[in-house]
Amino acid sequence: MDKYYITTPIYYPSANFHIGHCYTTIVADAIARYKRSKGYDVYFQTGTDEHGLKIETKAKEAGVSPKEYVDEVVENAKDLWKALDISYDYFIRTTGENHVKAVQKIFTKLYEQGDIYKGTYKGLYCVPCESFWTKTQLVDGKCPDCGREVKEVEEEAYFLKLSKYQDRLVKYLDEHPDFIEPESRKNEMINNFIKPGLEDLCVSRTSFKWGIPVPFDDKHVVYVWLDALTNYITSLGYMSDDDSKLKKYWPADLHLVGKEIIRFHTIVWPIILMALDLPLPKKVYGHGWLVINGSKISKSLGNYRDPREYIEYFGVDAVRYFVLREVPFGSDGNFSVEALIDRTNADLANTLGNLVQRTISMANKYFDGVVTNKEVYEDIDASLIEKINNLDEEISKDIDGLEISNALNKIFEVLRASNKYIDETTPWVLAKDESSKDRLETVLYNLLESIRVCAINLSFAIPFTSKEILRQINNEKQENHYLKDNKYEVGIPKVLFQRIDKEKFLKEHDL
Ligand code: ME8
Repeated sequence: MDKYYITTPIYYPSANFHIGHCYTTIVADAIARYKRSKGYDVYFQTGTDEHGLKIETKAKEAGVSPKEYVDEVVENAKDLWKALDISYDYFIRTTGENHVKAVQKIFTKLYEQGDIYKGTYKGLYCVPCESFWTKTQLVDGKCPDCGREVKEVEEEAYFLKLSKYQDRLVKYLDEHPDFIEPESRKNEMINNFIKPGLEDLCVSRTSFKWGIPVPFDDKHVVYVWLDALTNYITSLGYMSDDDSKLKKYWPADLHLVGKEIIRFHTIVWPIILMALDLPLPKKVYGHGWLVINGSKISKSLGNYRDPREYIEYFGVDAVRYFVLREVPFGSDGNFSVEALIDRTNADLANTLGNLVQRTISMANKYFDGVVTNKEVYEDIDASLIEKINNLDEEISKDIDGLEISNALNKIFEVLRASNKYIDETTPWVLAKDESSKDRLETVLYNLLESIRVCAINLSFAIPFTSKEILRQINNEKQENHYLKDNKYEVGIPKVLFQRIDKEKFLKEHDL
């Protein structure tokens, strides 16, 4: 069985997660579900990146220990993933004992083989903020966070020799044109960061405590990005007694990340792996951001709501469908409750919900719910059946290219075609004429087959609804194409998505 290892970034539990974190996680979940449905042995990992100055500061402000602080956020995050039907196989926490031990061994190994060395860090330091800055990061020569004076400091620190691996990295990127996607981000990495020359990276800190101690020099803690990036292998048992999962799943097939952290994943991470003599992940995809009125939704801007509020009002699958369908993957996209309502109404309530409701109601009304194929075909049937039969292959191409929005659109094209098919075959007219009874049953049979196949194909994106549709049409056939000899005994239709009155909703809710 082929394996498929897919990861999300491990998010900072510095505050509760927002719809931006949900975005990456839902996309990863959809791909993981899709691959599982195609028979892959999938390992889908998410988690939290729990060390660093920011979390130490947040915990201090809250009057609790850093561990207590992150424990609470992590619990909240796991609850959110449950509410969003996220089917992760493993949740890694960087405060976990196995991870901490493995990071210490990695640091020591890199030091012993000369890829990490001790040097002097020269930089600009803001004392109250305990933060280092480069000249270009300063605002009017002052700390960009608090606006106070910064001072030049020198302190001893450990460095990772990025420069040593520069040529190997360039060669690798040349030989693996699909490693970084989308294409535009690859060019940005090569031209703006790699070609001008890589500087060695400072990988330890002495200015705060909340991190993994450098094992042979415990004044220092390991830089949070070195700690974080290695999560993708420590979770599989790298540097532990049992590395069977590493053997099975590494290299990762896809690291899904937001565009702002693609640099770490396509420069620092590959170099760490080269230094450890491990194969590189097959692909790093840097997607765009969800924005609100042009600004990135972010923890530091605080411009967001708890995603559970959207789930509560619109349902988990409306939220999942919206983020998967609305934004072409790779680009930025606007998130708004208005757009969420429009999408839910147009696609889920009108197109999908209506089709299921109308078809099941007619099956009940004209045939007491029992429908078989009477094979009284007419020309109009052929194009619908062809569309149903092409779906599997077309979607598979889209998903392999991470064009999830396109894949969903193709399913909805079949659903729209099915609604049109009802309007064109006019079952209510056929029902008036006893001699058209077999034709009427064939029409309803075709519709039920279309609904069944679409529901199967939708299961990666909106698993709850997909299951609910299959329950309502009461059919367990898994074949992902039109069957000639299926048999239906449908249940009672239940509204899948309530149409939302947008104006009224917005007036009544402060969302
Ligand atoms: O960067 N739109 O954690 P983080 C889309 N711990 N995606 C968004 C988003 C938005 N508005 N906001 C956040 C970190 N994301 C590190 C990662 S990995 C080894 C370490 C998503 O909590 C997106 O995937 O800041 C982004 O890359 C990630 O959350 C950043 O999460």
